[in-house]
Amino acid sequence: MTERRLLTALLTILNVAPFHAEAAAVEARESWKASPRQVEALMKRRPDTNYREDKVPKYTLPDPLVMVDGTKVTDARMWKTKRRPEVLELFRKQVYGTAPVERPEDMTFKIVNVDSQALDGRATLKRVLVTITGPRGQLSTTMSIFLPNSAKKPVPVFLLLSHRDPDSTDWTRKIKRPFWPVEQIIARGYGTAAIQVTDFAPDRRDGWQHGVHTIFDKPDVPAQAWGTLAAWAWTGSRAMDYFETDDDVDAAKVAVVGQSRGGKTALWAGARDQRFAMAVSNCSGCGGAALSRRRYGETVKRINTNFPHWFCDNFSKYNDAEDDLPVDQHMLIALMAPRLVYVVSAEEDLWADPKGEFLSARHASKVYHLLGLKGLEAQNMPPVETPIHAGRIGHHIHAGRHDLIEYDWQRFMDFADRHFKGNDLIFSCDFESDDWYKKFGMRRSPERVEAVSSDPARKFEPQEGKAIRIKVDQGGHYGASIMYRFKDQIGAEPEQIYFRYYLRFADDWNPARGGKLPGISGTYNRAGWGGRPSNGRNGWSARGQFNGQRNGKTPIGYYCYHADMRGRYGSGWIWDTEKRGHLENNRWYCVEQYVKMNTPGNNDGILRGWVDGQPAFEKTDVRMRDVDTLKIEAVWLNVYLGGKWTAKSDHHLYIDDVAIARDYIGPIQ
Ligand code: GTR
Repeated sequence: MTERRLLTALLTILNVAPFHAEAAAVEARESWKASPRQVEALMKRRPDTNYREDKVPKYTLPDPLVMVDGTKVTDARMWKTKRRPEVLELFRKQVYGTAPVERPEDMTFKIVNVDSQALDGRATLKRVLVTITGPRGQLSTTMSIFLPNSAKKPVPVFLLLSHRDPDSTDWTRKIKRPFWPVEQIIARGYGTAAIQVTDFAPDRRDGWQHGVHTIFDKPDVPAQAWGTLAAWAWTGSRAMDYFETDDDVDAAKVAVVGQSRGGKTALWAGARDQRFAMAVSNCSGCGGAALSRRRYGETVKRINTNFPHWFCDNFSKYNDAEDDLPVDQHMLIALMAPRLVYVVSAEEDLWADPKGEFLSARHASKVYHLLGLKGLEAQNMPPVETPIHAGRIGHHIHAGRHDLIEYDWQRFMDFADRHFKGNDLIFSCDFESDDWYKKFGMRRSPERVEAVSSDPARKFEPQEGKAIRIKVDQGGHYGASIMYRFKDQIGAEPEQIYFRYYLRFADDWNPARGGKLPGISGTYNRAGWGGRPSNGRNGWSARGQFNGQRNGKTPIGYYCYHADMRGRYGSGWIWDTEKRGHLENNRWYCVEQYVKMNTPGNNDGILRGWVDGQPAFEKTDVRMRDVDTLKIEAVWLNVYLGGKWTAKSDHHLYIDDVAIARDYIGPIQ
């Protein structure tokens, strides 16, 4: 057991979810504040720049969930299909500029050097020559990739977009800088790559007359043509093109990292290219993570004056006119949703506005919430060196100045451990092994349940390998009742849990009325099922249910025994968001549930549901219990036709890829 697992197990036993423990730790100590002495000194040195919190003007941020025409964004689908593209286009046109091409047609990757014994045998080094050819010329750069020899391939990779001198990313490792601590990254089982973005676009005021600009741009540069940061972000996407061809790299788990101007770039790279699973903004400040409207430290006017080549020309329209921007930088972070983002500030880096960076991450969280996920949940800024990692937006403030240091890298890897390596997974079962039932603590394979890899008579097609087939006999009710009991398996019962399974109704599935599906429970064999009503002290359950079949579709939902129920039977709550809860036969669906127990006596228990990663249900006022001895006892893979009615014919369904976790799981990528 690793230290972190041990801690998590301990916290579970104490019934403190790690998220709450973390939040409590963050709120308990005093929030970070700019040192008054530093503020005074800076105000003297740069009287034209504001470093005082009380001089931050009043501002109203644009709402990431309101379209330009005023329409409210009410669900995940609308975010993805309407608002996200709109926000992306606003950033293209008004801030970073539009790249004239995406993946160039003429691009080659040549592995010029492989050293399988790099770092004293601990890593494999690959040097990849990336060459692009456009209508007006050719450019190339050589990317360095280190992959841990001990890790299972493919491995997740941290891609550093480096704008610093080549010594900062020395692939011979004679020069070692904290900016790219390859040895430490390899030691933790991650791969890492560095690409010199200035090879494709030099960091110069006349930069648009060089590099990729000369190759692809038309000579008359429009106001929304790409600036240097956009050209760098585009370079990152070319590295991603390569990763997709390398079997040793897990291209679905690539984090794009940058420091300062590189951090602005990493955020834009992640926003525009959804292949990046995570974007890391280290001290990115103005034009990166910091809110422009706060006009604290570096401002839009200042950055456009000092670095006119970084953004598109339109951005200078907002010099001293930040309130006219149709976006602010929280919306840049929101473009990462539901993927991972990490925002780092430095204690002394007031030029980059640490508070503005924190607020940006917080306001971006609204979009994560719409998707049923946590973003950055802390209310107040944390103290220095107090990372926040529970949600999908990570954050910390490092001690000292504006830089990318080893402390930062270690925290990125902590965050990736937590979110890349299985979402704090407690249990998973893909039913591939013949004794899968032992994983659930059963001695024999249950009746009517069979692991199958083919079943053509019922039009079965596997997800991958085997699944279990559950049968309900003609004239019967009963399909399966497989329990994963937390106390038996991990020694403690949680207060909240995510449960995912894949469900496929077979060709013969045509229930006349309702019945039960897998779900989450705490019946303690006393109450909360089968006409044994809950009274808040005896038991509860939130099983899945189906509700007959109409036009070939089976509505699914929750069937819940709770303390506010009336009569002997539970409440049926059908999932209905945009009909996502209506399932067809002969198709796999990813069904996910989340239960959070209420505080005893209060109506604040939560039930959520997703189908294929889309939020399909939410109820936040459930009272499952009045006593804290009732908890989440089990995940209950229950299949039952009825109630009272019995099956008119044989019915089958399939279940696969069950997972139980402390964090949101999501469909298999
Ligand atoms: C500064 C610039 C910042 C920041 C930094 C850097 O001069 O004002 O926006 O990006 O450079 O890249 O280190």
